[in-house]
Amino acid sequence: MKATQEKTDKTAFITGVTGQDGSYLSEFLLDKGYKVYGLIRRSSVDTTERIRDFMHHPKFELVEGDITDASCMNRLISGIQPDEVYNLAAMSHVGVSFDQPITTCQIDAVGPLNILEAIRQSSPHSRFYQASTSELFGDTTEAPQTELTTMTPNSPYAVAKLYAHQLVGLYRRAYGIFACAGILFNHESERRGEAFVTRKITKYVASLQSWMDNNSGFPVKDVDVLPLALGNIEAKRDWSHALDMVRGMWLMMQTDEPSDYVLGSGTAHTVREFLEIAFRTVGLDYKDYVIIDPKFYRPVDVNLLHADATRAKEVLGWEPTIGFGEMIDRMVQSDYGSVIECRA
Ligand code: NAP
Ligand code: G4F
Repeated sequence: MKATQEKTDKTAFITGVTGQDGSYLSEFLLDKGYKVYGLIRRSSVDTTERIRDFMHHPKFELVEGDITDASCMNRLISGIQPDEVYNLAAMSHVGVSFDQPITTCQIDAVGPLNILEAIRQSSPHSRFYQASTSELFGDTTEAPQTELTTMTPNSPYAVAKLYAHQLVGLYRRAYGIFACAGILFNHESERRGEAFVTRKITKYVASLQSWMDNNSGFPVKDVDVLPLALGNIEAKRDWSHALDMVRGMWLMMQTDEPSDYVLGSGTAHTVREFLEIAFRTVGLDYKDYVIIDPKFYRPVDVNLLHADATRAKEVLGWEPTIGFGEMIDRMVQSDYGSVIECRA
């Protein structure tokens, strides 16, 4: 499918708009001429950091609500009558889901159900995108993973996401709703949340560069800087840049028939490899700074995620454009200047 350059007058409703993907998708759709309604949760602190550059765009409107509140979803979707609904809202941290399984279930499983019910009852013409995840594959021994690979979720997060993923197919079959799920492998960016392993590493590396900019020589762990404490660095992930992924989400919503697609780079790297490359960008060796802290281990982890995105390439014409090394460079460079207290 070819992306059209013409401006559209369509309307989109995006949940999770203050998150990494929601912010990029909003910009992508605004650029295409969409009117974008972005759902924001009430918060006692400002959560608009990622959307500041465009939140006053004439075609962007923030609406307050929470996807766990069915009546709120029904009121909003019924009132907006969006052409496209993108459900990106989630409790998205796999490790945290072991400590907060019920909250995770309410947001990641019941949340999408509330939205699908609102569409079914009040706006059945709306197309629906669900942010499914490669975590669904979990403990599978099959690799690389396609849309047909067995799903053996290995965390409360992934179990909740599997429920939502199955709902997408059900609402398609039972009610004829245009619903699709993007089974997205890990994607990162300059806007990635700081509790995910990639951003944790790039922020630390950037802080070492700041130290070197202000001092002579190299920082010494436990003397000049605190160590970087990580958990399982042997896990393999298939990392892409979030900008490529939001383009894929949109392409899925422009097809004639709704379906589910794997999106990923097709290359898997360990966290250790990510560390090696990130530290190399500032001329340092990660082994001099990293310690392993059992606190960051999960009760069970997912060892290998490796995408086979052939179907997305064939049907959608989707391919990633930003490679692993470029993504790491962009993240480290963007984190330069951010100050983290690393003096021991
Ligand atoms: P993210 O940065 O953690 O953003 C999550 C968003 O969800 C935030 O805007 C958050 O709002 C919002 N949210 C959480 N609970 C909510 C609720 N009850 N009601 C309304 N909004 C709520 O996540 P992301 O990396 O952009 O990921 C987007 C989606 O893709 C998520 O569903 C994630 O599970 C899925 N996914 C991500 C990846 C990845 O590698 N990034 C891969 C596969 C799938 P606050 O700002 O208020 O917290
Ligand atoms: O960066 P992570 O927390 O990402 P994870 O668990 O793969 O989940 C991300 O990708 C999923 C798609 O596959 C999304 F669905 C999900 O929402 C999220 O965006 O951890 C990556 C790996 C894991 O094996 C983890 O155990 O890094 C390991 N790790 C090692 N030390 C760490 C740390 N992870 C975190 N967050 N923090 C650490 O200190």
